[in-house]
Amino acid sequence: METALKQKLRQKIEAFRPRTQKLTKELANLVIDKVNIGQAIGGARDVRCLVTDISYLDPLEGIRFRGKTIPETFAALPKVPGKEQPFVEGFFHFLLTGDIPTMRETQDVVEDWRSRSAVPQYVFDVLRAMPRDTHPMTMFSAAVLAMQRESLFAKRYGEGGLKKADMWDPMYEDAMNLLAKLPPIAAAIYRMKYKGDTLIPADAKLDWGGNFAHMMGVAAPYDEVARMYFILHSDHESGNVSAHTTHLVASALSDAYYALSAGLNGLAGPLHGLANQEVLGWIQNVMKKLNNKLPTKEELEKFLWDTLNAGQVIPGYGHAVLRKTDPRYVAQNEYAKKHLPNDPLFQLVNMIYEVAPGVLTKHGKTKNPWPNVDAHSGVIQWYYGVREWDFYTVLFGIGRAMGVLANIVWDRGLGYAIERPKSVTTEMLEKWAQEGGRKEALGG
Ligand code: HAX
Repeated sequence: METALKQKLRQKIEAFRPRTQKLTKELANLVIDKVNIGQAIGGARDVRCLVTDISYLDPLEGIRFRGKTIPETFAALPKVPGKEQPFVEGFFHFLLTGDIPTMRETQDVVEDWRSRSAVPQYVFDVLRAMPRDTHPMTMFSAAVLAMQRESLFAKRYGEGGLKKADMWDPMYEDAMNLLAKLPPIAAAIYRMKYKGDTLIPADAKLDWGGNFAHMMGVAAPYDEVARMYFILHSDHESGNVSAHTTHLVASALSDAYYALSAGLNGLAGPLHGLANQEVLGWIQNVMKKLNNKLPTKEELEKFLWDTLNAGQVIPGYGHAVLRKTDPRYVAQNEYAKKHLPNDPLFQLVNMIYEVAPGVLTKHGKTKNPWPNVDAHSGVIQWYYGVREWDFYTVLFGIGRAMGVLANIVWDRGLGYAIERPKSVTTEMLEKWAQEGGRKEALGG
């Protein structure tokens, strides 16, 4: 029997299709952007060529999930009984459908994910076969990829007869199966790598976030941190490396396992998700050089300049789209103010916030001197005892999986095409530059 969530999604997809069909059939030639040489060479920055309705990133306001700001989202979602944070399961219902779920609808997802959460033994065997100094992101991505044989999408496609209009269905099943398994896999990687391979079995009474904290072996209120963290890191519209990669790979009708594993590989880069690990490393380095004392503002300013003068970036600062402090940073800062106000690393993070934007502005390169999500996240993990900072991007990856998987389900629902932008040669660019711009591109 189809779950209520799947039925709702089916209705939503069917109701939405005419809008996409009208745009692609009748209005396809309407120009919504132009591309210049800087954008072609410079990472397609700001080029409007992706469509998603799951989240939107305004440069000054930050992310909105399905039209809601972060505080509005947290306020609206059903809370875990006795806790301050919402159910992550309810948030996923919201991302996928655009509707804030009732408690009943939320519980349905809790039970659905629980029923899908058993991880095949061969995944642990694959992970155990890897050298113990393998980066946890490599292990996480490999575990997801290893499970590709479970893909219902690949199976149905391979059997033949899977119609384009039905493709979202097995994609949804794969997404749900994957999401249910990510927390036990991530916690197993953590326990294998850093806790002598002592895995903690799931507790069937707990929700997704609570169970993750339990399987990590970290006491409350880490469950609350997990819930908050997964929601905050879930989605950041479609152009970021992890979201775009997942979408791109899935556009070839590769299944969710292939696509998510690829997206995680992008998240593992230091300019993207790995920045949260880099931030902690940078902060620890500052503290170490000062024998674990907090720096003065002058000392901190010097550390920041030393980093920039060595040709490195200040991790956790700057953004490709945002032009103000990331509201995901603000949400974590508010949590920390309430729960760990006297923590020295938290104080240092606040001090960096006072000094770094001025230094970066003086340095004059970055378009955005303000902090992004990664400037804060590691410090909260550290406080609760998760101090193995090379694990932090895995936490990001669990959250990000919700956004990218919701997106590829909708991609198939709306029949988005295989992605294939056009490339040109440097010689062409030089020639067009000499001609004063490409005539065709300018409509000449
Ligand atoms: N420190 C030093 N220099 C920086 C900088 C920073 N934090 N942020 C940007 N710059 C530099 C860029 O390296 C670039 O220099 P070059 O011209 O020499 O190449 C210049 O400023 C212009 O860059 P930009 O247009 O402002 O930024 P981009 O869109 O090119 O890059 C990045 C955006 C997030 C990659 C960039 O700001 C950065 O490297 N930040 C540090 C790493 C980081 O925090 N990454 C996480 C971002 C959020 C995220 O995706 N999380 O997963």
